[in-house]
Amino acid sequence: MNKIVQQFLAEVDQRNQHQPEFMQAVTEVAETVIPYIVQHDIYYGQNILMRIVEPERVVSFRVAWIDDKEEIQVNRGYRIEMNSAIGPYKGGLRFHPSVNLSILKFLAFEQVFKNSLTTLPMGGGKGGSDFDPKGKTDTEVMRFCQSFMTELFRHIGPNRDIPAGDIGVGSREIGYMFGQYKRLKNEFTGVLTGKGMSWGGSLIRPEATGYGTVYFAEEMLAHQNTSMEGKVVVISGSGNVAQYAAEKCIQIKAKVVTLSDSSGYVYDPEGIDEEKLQFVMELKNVKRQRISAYVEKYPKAQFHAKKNPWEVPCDIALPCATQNELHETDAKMLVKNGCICVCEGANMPCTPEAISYLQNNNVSYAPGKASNAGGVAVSGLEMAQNSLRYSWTRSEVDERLKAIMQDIHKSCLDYGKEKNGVNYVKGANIAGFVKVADAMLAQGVV
Ligand code: NDP
Ligand code: 2IT
Repeated sequence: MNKIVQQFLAEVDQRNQHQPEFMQAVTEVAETVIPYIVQHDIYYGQNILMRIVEPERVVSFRVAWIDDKEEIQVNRGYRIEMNSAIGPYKGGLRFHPSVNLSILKFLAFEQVFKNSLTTLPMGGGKGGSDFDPKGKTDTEVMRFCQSFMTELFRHIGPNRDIPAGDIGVGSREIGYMFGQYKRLKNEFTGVLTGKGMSWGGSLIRPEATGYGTVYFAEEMLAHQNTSMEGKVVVISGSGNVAQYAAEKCIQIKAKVVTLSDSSGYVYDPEGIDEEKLQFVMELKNVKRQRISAYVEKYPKAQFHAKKNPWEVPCDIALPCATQNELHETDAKMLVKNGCICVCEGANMPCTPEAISYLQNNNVSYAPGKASNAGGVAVSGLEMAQNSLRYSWTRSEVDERLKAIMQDIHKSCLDYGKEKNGVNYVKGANIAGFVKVADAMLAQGVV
């Protein structure tokens, strides 16, 4: 078996050189899905995984724009249209200086499995730019978004490819891009998700990824006959996902003690309550400042510069910032401190070595493609509401989100139950694969 996996990976590597993040994501899937393919005649011999790792289409384009000093800036834009077997391409846009083909291909690849797990009819895609919104004025961000959409618009559409937010792309950026798309096409359609409430957005979409991650963690804990109540939770990041993961934890009476950004983390031993979280939301979403300002307002908290929060003792860890932010040394620290559950809000935040260590030390571990699928799931619900030209209430959307997260957890159990516990990686990969592979087989060699 190992030999088949190695041969497969060598061939993919040959075709995708210098794409470490993409190979990392493919390796995890190959190791769990190839043994399943070999045991199932309908998939074996169809080269199905090789077809899934090859994007259907990759678009790369120049984004030129003029900054406030009237200087001409040039960025690179991308859209990876990975797989449309079960629906139109769907996935976020990331604006961050680190964005490159490898990172977007890993994200697009994971999105295919994630979207399949949601049970909604969405294929997988991802895009973005190496543009850094940090330190830019609103008008600079607007000019960039307009230039970006002036090229992207010809590749997307409400039945073709429906982008959304991700790192560096929130409601402000979605608004500017939607305005430009509408102007270019002269059509008001649900081409983007994460829209504002007065122009086609869905209630609960801003909260969905963070809430969904916590709903998934609740399922993991219930499976171990315990709950989130009273548990100490360490969260990384302080953006969209981290904020609403924290909010849901607070609502269900878990104690959140950290948040972070790329400059370091804050540790509040008394716990971050609703009022403190409101301060963080204002700080991050309106003032767009650094998390260190938290300790100026709440002096009993500590700021640890250039460190991540995994050294803080906790029961539950929710990595909600970025890929490869939790390493093996961090996993060892978490285990040593008694952590029982690591549930990913971000995409691929744990390194492969960290995952192995957690799994081998009886920590219940869920990969982002299962546990953070609530964001894209509610994007799917936003698309459904746009098609209906109708809006569901907050509680209707929240209930659907919760049901979807419970369903994903059940799929992970169906395909990932092992003698000594649940392998959520295996469960998510196989469950996500089966639906996409069946659709691809039915649609022929395309
Ligand atoms: P935001 O831009 O709102 O927040 C990102 C947060 O992560 C910020 O606190 C940011 O700090 C931190 N961060 C980003 N890059 C790094 C880095 N290289 N090192 C350390 N910290 C970093 O993004 P989101 O909250 O939307 O996304 C967070 C994660 O969740 C990503 O992995 C994303 O792919 C994933 N995700 C998002 C979904 C969504 O609906 N938004 C859905 C599913 C997954 P700083 O401000 O200093 O950069
Ligand atoms: O990684 C993700 O799932 C997202 N950034 C959300 C994608 C979406 O289309 O809502």
